[in-house]
Amino acid sequence: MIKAVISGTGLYTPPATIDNDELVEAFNAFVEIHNGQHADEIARGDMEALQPSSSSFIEKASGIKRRHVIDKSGILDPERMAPHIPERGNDEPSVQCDMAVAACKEALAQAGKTAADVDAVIVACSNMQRPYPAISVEVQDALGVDGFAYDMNVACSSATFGLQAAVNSVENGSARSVLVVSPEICSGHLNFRDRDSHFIFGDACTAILVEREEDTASGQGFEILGTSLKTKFSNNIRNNFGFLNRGDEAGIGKPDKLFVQQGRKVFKEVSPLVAETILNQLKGLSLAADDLRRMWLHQANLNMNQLIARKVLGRDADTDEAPVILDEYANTSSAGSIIAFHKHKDDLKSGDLGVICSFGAGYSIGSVVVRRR
Ligand code: CO8
Repeated sequence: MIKAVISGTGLYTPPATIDNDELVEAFNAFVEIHNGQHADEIARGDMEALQPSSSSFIEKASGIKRRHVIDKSGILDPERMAPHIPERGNDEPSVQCDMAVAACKEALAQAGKTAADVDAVIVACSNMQRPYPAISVEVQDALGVDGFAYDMNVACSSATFGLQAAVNSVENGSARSVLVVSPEICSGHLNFRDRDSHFIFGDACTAILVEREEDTASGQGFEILGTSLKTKFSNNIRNNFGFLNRGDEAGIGKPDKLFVQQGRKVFKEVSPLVAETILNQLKGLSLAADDLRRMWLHQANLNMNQLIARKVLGRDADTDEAPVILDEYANTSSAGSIIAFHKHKDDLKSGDLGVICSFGAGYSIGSVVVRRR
């Protein structure tokens, strides 16, 4: 029987960063402009004045201190509040393709492989910058992979669901190795004028190389002991941007064409579901929570991760057991748990067990138990 292993990972981090103070300053400047422009309606009681944001709230409620973004100036311009990412010609690589290639190259180098060793590319992320041709086929071409490629989206769980698809392809023999790449440009679909969510997301791209065990050196990478996927429909995280928007002019400009969520409900409903999914998965693998050396959790909210770790372990987890990258990256959707894995996996010893677990819109949960070879 063919066994799949994770032999390499890669990360592309946009160089520009925005810290909470910078973001809040721009938001509050926008609020002043907005409230000034609507002073009469506000005075008449026909409109509510927008309230200022605060850095201390952001850090306390989420654990986020800063985020990396593709473009800083557009987001911080109170007259614009959106990244400035110029459209590229069809003969140029797309932005997501550039990010993906950078992350894939690092994953290949880490595994000691080249594009010639790869048969498939899955681009798995929350938003594709165009419907077609598939971004993955462009990435395949840019890397020089002879094989097949497809795009897939399960929001924050795209990378872990993509990982299962890659494992399936390798283990059923349809590919020798598969790159799963997640170019997340969350700043492109975040409403920077919304106080409740303007601080939540950042941009990054991760890549994972999944190969046949027999094609890797002994002791290299991570065995995949099992994947567990779960979905349960919810409207609490939603984005109605789509190709049918032009079919109804009344919808244009509504805030639901960007990310919207009921953050409290998400927190309350998803945390127990995630802990239950991990515990059931461990039970199915005849493992106990205490067997876990590390949990690479989805990086949306620090308090949420602490609660999940406590539910799984029955005690508080330290940052060595459940590493945090959201302070530096914010929520990068499906890239988050993979960034945590990429940055915090090399110190594990042979035989050490860990779980990569993503959760988010859908709801969707993807949990992958791995063992250091
Ligand atoms: N500054 C100051 N005060 C604020 C701010 C702000 N920026 N925002 C809200 N407040 C105020 C509120 O008005 C409220 O005031 P009051 O008590 O007077 O009503 C108070 O602070 C508390 O507000 P909340 O109840 O909203 O605050 P929470 O403590 O719940 O924290 C969080 C908000 C941080 C959003 C939290 O609920 C959270 O993180 N929940 C989990 C969310 C989560 O994990 N979501 C995952 C979604 S991501 C995903 O699945 C991917 C989707 C696809 C990618 C999309 C990319 C764009």
